[in-house]
Amino acid sequence: MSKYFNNVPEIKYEGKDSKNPFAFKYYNPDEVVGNKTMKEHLRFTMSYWHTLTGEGTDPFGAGTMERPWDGETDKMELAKMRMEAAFEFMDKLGIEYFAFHDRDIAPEGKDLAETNKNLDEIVAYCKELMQKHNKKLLWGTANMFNNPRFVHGAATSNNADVFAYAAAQVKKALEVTKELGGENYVFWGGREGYETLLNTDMKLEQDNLARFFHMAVDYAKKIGFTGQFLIEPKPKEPTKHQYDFDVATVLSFLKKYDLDKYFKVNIEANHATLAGHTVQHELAVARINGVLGSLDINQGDLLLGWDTDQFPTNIYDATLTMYEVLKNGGIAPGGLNFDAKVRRGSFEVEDLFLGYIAGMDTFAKALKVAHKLLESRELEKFVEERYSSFREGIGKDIVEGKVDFEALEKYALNNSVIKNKSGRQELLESILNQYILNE
Ligand code: XUL
Ligand code: CO
Repeated sequence: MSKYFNNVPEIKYEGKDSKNPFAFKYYNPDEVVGNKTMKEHLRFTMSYWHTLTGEGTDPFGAGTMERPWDGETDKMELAKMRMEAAFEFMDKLGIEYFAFHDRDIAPEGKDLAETNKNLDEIVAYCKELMQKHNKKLLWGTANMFNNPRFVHGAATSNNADVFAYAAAQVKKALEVTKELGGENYVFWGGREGYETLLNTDMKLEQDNLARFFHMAVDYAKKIGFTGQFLIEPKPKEPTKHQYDFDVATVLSFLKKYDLDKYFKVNIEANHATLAGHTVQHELAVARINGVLGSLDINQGDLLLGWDTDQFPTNIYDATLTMYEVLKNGGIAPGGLNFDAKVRRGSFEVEDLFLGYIAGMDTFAKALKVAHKLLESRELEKFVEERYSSFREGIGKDIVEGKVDFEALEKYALNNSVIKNKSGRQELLESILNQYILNE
């Protein structure tokens, strides 16, 4: 029954020739691609913050969004209305998973005790609705960046009282995530970074961050939370220099502090580009190191240098994303979370649905293209051939550890003519295009 989104029908698959804006053109949840249905491959997730609480503010102007709960002034009533709307929204789009920050779903009270009480009340309601609507929690997290107490960071604040508050907040968020059966728990270092080294003890801040993560691991063990811990890298915003800069930085941090067996990464496309990487680079670094945990799907804007969190419609990037996911053997227990928001000018509720439809269709198509490309092994075969010199002769000896500098010098002295082969980048790009255009 529709209570919040009366003007929007249930979104069904109508195929690629449909002209109905409120229908999927490519996302057909039960269609089998390889060994799984599209729904199982993609594990689409609704982000609570952008979908239910985003107001469309920007640094120059007030919120613009028109929502069915506008005008409700009682904060707990408002939280309940949004929670009901969230489940109606997921039902209409056929989305099974959602993700939230603690403060998205329930308002802060006058102190931590009242805040926790508010959260408990909403979590109980959320649990009831999850059962009724058959929905699952992909991940929970704690918002430790919005409130002014986190002005200098949370686990990396210079103020020990803030560190303690953040610990209490994550303790509660872990309990709540466990209560709702969350399959993962995310740490995005909201304000864990610095503005200037003139006032910053970077070593103490990073040591403290590691202490904080160890405490989280210990507490999860204590309460029996078995979900996957994820760190979400981002190079900047809100701080000038975020500690979890990119996947490689996170990996070396985890190794240094003996945390690597407990954490994987949640990769966000727009964060990758802010770090000067393609999203495919970040996914590949994670995959080859066995830490590809989950994805925040969205895209930035080529001409704007900040985290615009747009709905992903770039089929090229989406295809390469799904290519990495398939090479990883899938993304579960992670998923594809729409950390994406409608533009400030797209302020009607219909736009929320249209944004998700565009993103879900993009990734459905990308999945099919990536699957065909991988099945064909066209790229794989090229790469294998490109490195064939390491499967025989001197290359094989190098890989097997049979030669040292002296032996290699002897080899090089006797090998006066070195011949390289073309990398054929343009050919490979046109093969990729062919798969995208023909699928
Ligand atoms: C911020 C961002 C967050 C995290 C969760 O850039 O991506 O919403 O995904 O805290
Ligand atoms: Co994100």
